[in-house]
Amino acid sequence: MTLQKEDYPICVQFDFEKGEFAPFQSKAERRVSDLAMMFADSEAAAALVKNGDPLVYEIFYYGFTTSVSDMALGVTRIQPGTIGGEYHMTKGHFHEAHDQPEIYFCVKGEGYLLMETLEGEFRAHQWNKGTISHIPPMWAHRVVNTGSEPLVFVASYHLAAGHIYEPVVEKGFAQRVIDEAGKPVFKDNLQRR
Ligand code: M6P
Ligand code: ZN
Repeated sequence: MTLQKEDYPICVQFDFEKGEFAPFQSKAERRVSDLAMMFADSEAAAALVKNGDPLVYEIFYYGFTTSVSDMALGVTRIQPGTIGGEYHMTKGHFHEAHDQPEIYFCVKGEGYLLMETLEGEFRAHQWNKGTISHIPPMWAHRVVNTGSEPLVFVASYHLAAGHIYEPVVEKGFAQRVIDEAGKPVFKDNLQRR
């Protein structure tokens, strides 16, 4: 096989202090206004949007695309905080392709990985620095930062996986993670239709 330019090995450098790597190909920011529909207390979210629309999390991406493969790297850094008592969390998504899993590796902070199937099977992994989770195909996944520091995790997946947000926007996850006197408590999601 004749190697193309993109078929040579490359590496990036992760900074454990900052919780980001360089170089990255693209970066996305999600603010309260991008996530308001995910939180139970829409008034608390609206008030925050008016008051500077704070950053909730950032994602740094690198697609290691070669002529025959599509491995991707994502690093997500979730700021600490709550919205109406509910801890900061990622939007959460299903993969479009039904045979695509993902690895999440918590490298900083503490929280939970929530996972749920379309049929309503629900699982949560408690995370601290060093936890590595395998998300099987067909499980939606969302990460919640319950700590007082940023939570950072590394994700590895194939670009062919694709992202689907609609079912999560529509129904949310079965459980919400709420701050009660500084401790995370799981509560049934009462907004479920
Ligand atoms: C990880 C990966 C990305 C994802 C990101 C944020 O880095 O799973 O594919 O985009 O987390 O999650 P979300 O897309 O749900 O906001
Ligand atoms: Zn995913």
